[in-house]
Amino acid sequence: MMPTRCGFVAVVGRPNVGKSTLINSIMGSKISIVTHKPQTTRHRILAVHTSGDVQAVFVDTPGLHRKAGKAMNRLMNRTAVNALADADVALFVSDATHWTDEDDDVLKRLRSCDAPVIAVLNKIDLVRPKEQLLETLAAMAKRHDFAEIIPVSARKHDNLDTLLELIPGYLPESPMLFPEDMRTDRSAEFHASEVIREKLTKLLHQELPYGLTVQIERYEQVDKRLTINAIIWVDRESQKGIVVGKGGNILKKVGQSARIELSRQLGQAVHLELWVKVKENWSDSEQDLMRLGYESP
Ligand SMILES: Nc1nc2c(ncn2[C@@H]2O[C@H](COP(=O)(O)OP(=O)(O)OP(=O)(O)O)[C@@H](O)[C@H]2O)c(=O)[nH]1
Ligand SMILES: [Mg+2]
Repeated sequence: MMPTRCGFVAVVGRPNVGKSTLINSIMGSKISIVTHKPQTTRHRILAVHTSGDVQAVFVDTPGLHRKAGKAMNRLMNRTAVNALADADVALFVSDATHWTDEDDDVLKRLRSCDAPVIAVLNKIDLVRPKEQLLETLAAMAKRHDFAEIIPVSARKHDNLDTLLELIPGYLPESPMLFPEDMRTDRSAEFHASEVIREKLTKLLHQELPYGLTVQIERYEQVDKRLTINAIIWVDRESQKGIVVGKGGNILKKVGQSARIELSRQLGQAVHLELWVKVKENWSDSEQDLMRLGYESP
């Protein structure tokens, strides 16, 4: 019998380059939330991809970023860096349309990483003219001694098979660490809180999404319905009214789209109730962060 292979594939990069989209696209389902705004992912989230004798454990991480003034931002950066320590191979994701100083910062971190690094040039569907991609690939090769450089479009599922075929070669012979039918280490409750946060992030403007977090208070099967009660914690009293919206319209929209998505994913009716509460400056308090489910890496 062939020995099995299993290992950790850390997916790192600056915010908004498409790390979570890449993982969802590879998995064929939504494991991690995605928005058009940077700093969407706040946690280390495992996506377990088992195929034949190979189990690749993808590790979604928060985007490494510069303006890390608050305790939560520091925790996010720490979470991403720590994922590299356990990695058998790292996927360094960048945006093929442009390179930034934050990409340089991530690359510096990768220089002290022992694992081989595969550069994933994402969003190639946006590159114009197409020939530009050749230059971008050449520039990338000069930046670091990458094990491979793979251009992809996570959104269009372009060239992901090439990437997926390479990965087993970087994983050690090992028994599988997770059951074959397991898809993620995160609970259904956690996923529900994330889906609600995704809808809030998409609907609210500017800095507001950064000051809120979602806590599930009740997650319970009642008759044929799943009942979910969640608290949206905001940083300041002044944010409360904005999140609720005029006549509750924002909260209503968020609740509706989260409920539709969750009931589709779970294949059952969902009853969702949302409350907005204030916890002054929670995102800069280590204690509040811990209480609200932001575990230290
Ligand atoms: N056109 C295009 N857009 C993409 C592609 N991949 C991701 N995006 C978009 O880029 C934005 C950010 O995607 P995410 O997957 O949330 O990025 P991320 O790197 O996980 O971001 P953080 O969690 O904030 O670090 C979203 O609007 C995605 O739809 C791609 O291949 N092509
Ligand atoms: Mg993400």
